[in-house]
Amino acid sequence: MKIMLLLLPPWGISNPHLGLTYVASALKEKKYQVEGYDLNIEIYNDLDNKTKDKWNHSSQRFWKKGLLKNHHLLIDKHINKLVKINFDILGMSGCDLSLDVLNYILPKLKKHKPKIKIIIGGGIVANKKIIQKIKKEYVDYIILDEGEYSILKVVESIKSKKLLKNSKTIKIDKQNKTLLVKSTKKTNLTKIPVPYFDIFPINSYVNNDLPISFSRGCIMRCAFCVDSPILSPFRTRKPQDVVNEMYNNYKKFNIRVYQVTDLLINGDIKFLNEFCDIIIEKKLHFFWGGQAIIRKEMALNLLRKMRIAGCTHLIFGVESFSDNIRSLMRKGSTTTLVKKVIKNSKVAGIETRINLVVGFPGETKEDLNETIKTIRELQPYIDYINCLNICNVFPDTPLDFESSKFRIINNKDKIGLFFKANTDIKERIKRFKKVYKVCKQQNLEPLLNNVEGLVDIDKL
Ligand code: B12
Ligand code: SF4
Repeated sequence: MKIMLLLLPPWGISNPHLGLTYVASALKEKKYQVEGYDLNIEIYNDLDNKTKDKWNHSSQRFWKKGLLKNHHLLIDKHINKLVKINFDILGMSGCDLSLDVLNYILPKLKKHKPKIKIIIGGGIVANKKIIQKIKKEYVDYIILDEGEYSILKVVESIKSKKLLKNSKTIKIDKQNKTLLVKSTKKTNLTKIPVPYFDIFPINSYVNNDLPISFSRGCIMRCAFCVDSPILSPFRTRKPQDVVNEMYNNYKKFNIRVYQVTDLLINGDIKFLNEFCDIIIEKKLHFFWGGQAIIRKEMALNLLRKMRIAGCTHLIFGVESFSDNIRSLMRKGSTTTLVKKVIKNSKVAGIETRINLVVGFPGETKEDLNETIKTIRELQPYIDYINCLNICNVFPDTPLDFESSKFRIINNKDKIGLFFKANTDIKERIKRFKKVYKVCKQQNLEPLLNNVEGLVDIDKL
């Protein structure tokens, strides 16, 4: 039984997709033959420099409409290449922006290879509305959550030709003939094999680094967050396993730099301490960084230790410098502590990046001014503003199911950017522009934002 794992565009181009390499390692451990096709990086590497630049700047509009419209010939070229490869099962991953490409290639794949079984997993199937839009007449299975356990169950069922049934660990739903598979068994991170990067062309990516995971889930439940409940419960790997993975990848691929893809790298301080201790004691030279929360344990001595162990940068989800808003957001820390941790990180020699959100329900002009004042005050200690967003209400978050608590008006625009609370979108755009201009004046122009089509950034 041969399984092909394909990554749909658009996705990051820095390094290989971690989720698929975990799925690959689960299959490989059970001795299945597994191969990969990174359609995303293949297409990216075929583009001219101008289009590559667009890709790098995360233009949602380009991805949503332009990718298929302008580059379907390139997609065809790769699909023709793919169908010449021999495999029995095709597993695909992507994000919601991949929907059009997925629907475009599905009929072509089934036309050329009518016998293959098609499985879809990852972010693209995290949203019920997107699942509805997938051309399911071509899809055999949709795996709704972590893939390590479910993929084995599905492949076993295909191999044995025994219908996959509901069990203690697998829950099945049906949409037409497509089986929606959800496992009740959360992946045990201390038992699974390390990601199998060999399925992807490591040298084709833009950065000479690899993604790595210390943990899954998050210890917080911020009011706007979609990811924390989905990836719950919070689990960590063994520190020694992570160091071994880094070391083995270094030996195999000569790579020393790691992007930690976790929702937070400091959810378990004991893990962090032990991980750093091993690296320091063994005198290993690796470089790593990722997202972190503000917590009192992030004291100067731990930050210094992290720096010595190779931590190069931390991305803090600050969102707001107003205590009132941070408390409404359920961030679990005060602005005083935020300032302290950011300053200490910088003093320890770690590059600091922050994310900000404007227009959270309940945000007053005073709250906004608090944020603006603190951006100016902390300027010497902030290296980048990674992301400045207007508050977006995602389904199934506290902002959605407790909307009346947040005084969000319950109408058809309740979800998304256009909700009405104490501010409307017009006011939020005004506030966004104000903060953006201050960031720019402070030499901290945000790298990412979510206002495409709403604000002309070049004019700010
Ligand atoms: C790290 C990360 C990135 C990194 C990727 C690093 C890498 N090399 O893999 C980067 C920075 C590149 C990235 C980019 C984007 N990301 Co991102 N990212 C994440 C994040 C925080 C963690 C993903 C991760 O590595 N998890 C750990 C691995 C092990 O888990 P996994 O990928 O989910 O895979 C598991 C399962 O999903 C499943 N699975 C996945 N694929 C498949 C396929 C099959 C066949 C099977 C059976 C199972 C399966 O099994 C895997 C193992 O258990 C998630 C947040 C989250 N909720 O997960 C968002 C997330 C995946 N990203 C998202 C988005 C939207 C994007 C962007 C499109 C954002 C943007 N607008 O710019 C871009 C993509 C384009 C670009 N500019 O690069 C969304 C996807 C939403 C959706 N519904 O599609 C998420 C969920 C965040 C969010 N809530 O909005 N991202
Ligand atoms: S800390 Fe980040 S990942 Fe955790 S709940 Fe808050 S926003 Fe979500």
